[in-house]
Amino acid sequence: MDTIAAIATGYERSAIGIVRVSGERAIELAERVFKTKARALEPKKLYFGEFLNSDGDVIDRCLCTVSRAPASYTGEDTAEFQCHGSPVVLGEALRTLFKLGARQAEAGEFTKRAFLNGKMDLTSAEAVVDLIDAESISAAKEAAKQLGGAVFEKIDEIYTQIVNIISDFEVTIDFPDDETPEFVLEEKRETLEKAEKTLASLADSFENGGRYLKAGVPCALIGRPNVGKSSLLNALVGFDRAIVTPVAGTTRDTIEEVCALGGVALRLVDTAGLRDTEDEIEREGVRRSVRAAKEAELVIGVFDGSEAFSPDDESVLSALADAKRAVALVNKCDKKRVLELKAPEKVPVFEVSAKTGEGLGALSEFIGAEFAARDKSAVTITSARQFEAVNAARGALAAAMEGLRGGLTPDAVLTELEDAAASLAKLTGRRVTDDVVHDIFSRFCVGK
Ligand SMILES: Nc1nc2c(ncn2[C@@H]2O[C@H](COP(=O)(O)OP(=O)(O)OP(=O)(O)O)[C@@H](O)[C@H]2O)c(=O)[nH]1
Ligand SMILES: [Mg+2]
Repeated sequence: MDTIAAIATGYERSAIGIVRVSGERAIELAERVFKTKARALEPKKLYFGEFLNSDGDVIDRCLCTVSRAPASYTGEDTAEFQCHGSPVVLGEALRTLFKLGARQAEAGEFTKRAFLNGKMDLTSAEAVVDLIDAESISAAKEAAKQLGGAVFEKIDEIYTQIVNIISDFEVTIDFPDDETPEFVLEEKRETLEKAEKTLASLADSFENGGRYLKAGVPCALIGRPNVGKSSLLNALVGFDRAIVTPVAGTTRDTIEEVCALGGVALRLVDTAGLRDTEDEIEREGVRRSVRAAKEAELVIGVFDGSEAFSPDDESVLSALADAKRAVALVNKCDKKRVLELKAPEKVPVFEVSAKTGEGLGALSEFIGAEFAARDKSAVTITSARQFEAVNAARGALAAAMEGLRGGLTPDAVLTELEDAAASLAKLTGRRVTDDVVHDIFSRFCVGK
């Protein structure tokens, strides 16, 4: 492979900046640009020395380490320079390497090479970008698990089982009718059933939380005007995102912001206060609030604890009753409590104050308990791509088992098993098209 180079740490001024090089000439280039007391750069050692540009000028005093194929991230020879984090220095170092024949790495090209060289499967490669993009500690933990091969191991075990069954089955089919050995697939039914169950639980893990791990759980803050929805949004995200005023009807359009609560990423949507109004703009706002509540996985109903229950609070209660999951916040608990609230059963109620932050800790714990993975060792599917592949494999396995019970010819059962194996191979990247690979790695940053 040709030799690629990139700044791995971005173009911001920082304490340390890393330049990576990978490919056939990586170590040779490192030896040419890096002057150190050692006679040669040995793998996995950290050397202190000088980085020289093409005019022979010292542009940095930095550290360098090299790795030899295949014992490196990419599976190729690599060199890494830990420079001072000046964009000027890093840019000059990169230009020096380009002059010597390296070329700029594309987004994700280091990890793509790792995948193509068999250093990691496709689910682990996807986890790299998920880890970098993680907006909550739950998302990071799941990505780290997947990076360590958790999804791959589960899927690949099933893949191998199916492939073995296919080859046994092919032997059986090749026999003439009167000499067919014992029906092998019948014996394997248990294996297939177990595999189907595992795939079903992986698909469930996506439906029950995994799908929101990266994007955040969609949450709508709803309530009548002035109860403090925007103040709560600001308190939860930690900065003045939404306009707050004592005027009822301040928020008109929905406002969305991601925040991490209880280790879970929430996609919080602040909405216009629910009330009957003649104002055309506000009416559209209210329509959008209702829609946000319908689309939310969690509806957060907000009430003003310092005021008596009002007819406008009624529509909030019914939205909570209709929601998939809901919680009621009695806000302004820094003031004297006047409100009497009869929240629907199963809707937990928290007394909070957007002003002082009281009660937000309890809300955070509730969110953590509700949405973070309960079984820490369980594997969660977090991408739609993986979910589709798991479901396709599961469908094909179910059809194959159905076929075994009667119905299908052995050839048809075999086709279903092959389809299941193909879907799993697509998932882990054992058999995958260039388009899918391109699509996955284009989400990466340059230098990773
Ligand atoms: N004392 C006290 N005042 C609060 C609290 N939360 C909000 N407020 C005040 O209540 C008023 C309304 O707050 P907002 O956050 O704009 O209320 P809202 O629900 O977004 O209102 P609309 O956008 O009009 O629907 C402001 O004057 C806030 O300062 C709280 O916890 N305690
Ligand atoms: Mg508001």
